[in-house]
Amino acid sequence: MAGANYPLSGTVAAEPAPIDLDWPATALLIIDMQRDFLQPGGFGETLGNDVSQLARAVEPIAAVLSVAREAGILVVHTREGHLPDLSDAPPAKIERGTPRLRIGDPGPMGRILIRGEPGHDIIAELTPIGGEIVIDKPGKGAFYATDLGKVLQDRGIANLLVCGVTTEVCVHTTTREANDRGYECLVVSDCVGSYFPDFQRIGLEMIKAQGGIFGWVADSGAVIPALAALSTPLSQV
Ligand code: C5J
Repeated sequence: MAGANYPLSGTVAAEPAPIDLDWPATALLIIDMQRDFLQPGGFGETLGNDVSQLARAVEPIAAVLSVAREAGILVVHTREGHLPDLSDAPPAKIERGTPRLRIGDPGPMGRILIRGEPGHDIIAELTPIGGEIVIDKPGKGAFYATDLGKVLQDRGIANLLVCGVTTEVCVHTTTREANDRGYECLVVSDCVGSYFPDFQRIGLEMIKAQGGIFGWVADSGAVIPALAALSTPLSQV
């Protein structure tokens, strides 16, 4: 890479301020775009949510993912879910609330939020391809009880483009965890989704408030051209 005449960094018009990203040190992190959260009959719906609210994030994520693949930056997908014997699911998580079906119960897409079940799969539009990393996580944060930190450290990643669901739960928790670990996080506003429009709006406000207390926010219309300017894939640089 040394001495290459390629633009290995780009500036994204973000809030609260533009951010310079060094592409070899940047990963796209796509959080929990699973059938269990986005489709009827899964964990999200059984909690009483209108899962159609998340659909609007799919197309923008697919567009960012496509450009990220062309650019050759690291792509990491996460999936929230538990072992079939529920040994990694705290009783407090299983027993909370009054869902129609609880974690581990049989549902129309298999057992709710259990690894290996159809509902645990990433939706077809965003299926990981070879070379992309999939992190299975038992919690809301992607760093908790996973090797995500090591994966990123081993690859020299310092910046994260964060997409996925839900804005105020797993996206927020992971962005906060990443921020505390020293990562610069850019949350892509139209590539994250919430069941609650107010939480979507306020969740994004919270990230970029106070000078960017957890990170930056920009939409895919700002991220894509910056990433696409990396016209030579990193693998060929
Ligand atoms: C939730 C998530 N909402 N991926 N998980 O339970 O945000």
